[in-house]
Amino acid sequence: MVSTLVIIPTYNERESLPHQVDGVREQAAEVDILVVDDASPDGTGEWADARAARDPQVHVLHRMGKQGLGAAYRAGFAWGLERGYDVLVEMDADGSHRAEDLARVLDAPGEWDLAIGSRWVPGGAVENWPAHRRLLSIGANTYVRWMLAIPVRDATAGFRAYRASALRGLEMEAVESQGYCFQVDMAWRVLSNGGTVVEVPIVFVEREHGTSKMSGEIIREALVKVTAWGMKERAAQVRRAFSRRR
Ligand SMILES: Nc1nc2c(ncn2[C@@H]2O[C@H](COP(=O)(O)OP(=O)(O)OP(=O)(O)O)[C@@H](O)[C@H]2O)c(=O)[nH]1
Ligand SMILES: [Mg+2]
Repeated sequence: MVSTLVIIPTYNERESLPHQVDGVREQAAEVDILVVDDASPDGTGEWADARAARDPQVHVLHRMGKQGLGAAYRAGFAWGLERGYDVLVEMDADGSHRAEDLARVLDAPGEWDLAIGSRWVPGGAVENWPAHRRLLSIGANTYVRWMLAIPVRDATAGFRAYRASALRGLEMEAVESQGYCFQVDMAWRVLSNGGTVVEVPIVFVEREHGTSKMSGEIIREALVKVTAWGMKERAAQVRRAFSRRR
């Protein structure tokens, strides 16, 4: 049987995390959960420890302080790969990623290395997002698709499953990106490595509790890096075209 680890990064999610953990345990009893907490001042880590003490399928990785989403996932992936899980899932704590969609992501059709729970494929949706958030996400994804020339509709999505073999093939230490950029970076690396990415529709629900960690800095990072990667890629294409001609 395939062993699956759902990694939930947390920073001040004391209100939301219990629902998320319960939801995953109810909807997918066979999967294990790893909470990666960055020393949340609101007691999220302590709650996770107490939960882990009474549920052998829940684990906690404590980190020294807030180091960003990318760093939390890199540590979570390393933890899961060391323990031999076959599939590693990324999932937010804030209720945006519904536990009832987990099975759909894990059962994504075909042979995949990365299955993305996508808001922007037919059947996908976003609940409770104002027009400007929709526009930002659709705009960012259109830019990424065009700039990096990748066939992914929702490359910034953070609800996704990786085949362990695909993660092992990547140089995880080289991934420096944090917020949305981390998601784009990882999808691009899987594709560049010859991996297969599929998207399945999910319903994304805006958080009801706690506060968003999204910031102007996270958007700026994604914009600057995606632009730089795209330009580098184009330059390489031009060089290849010229060297073929000679
Ligand atoms: N461990 C850790 N988790 C983080 C960090 N930043 C964000 N997270 C978690 O990552 C998940 C996504 O963060 P959110 O604040 O919901 O960001 P978002 O989903 O892009 O923004 P919203 O749509 O406004 O919710 C949540 O579970 C956060 O608690 C971090 O620096 N460290
Ligand atoms: Mg969120």
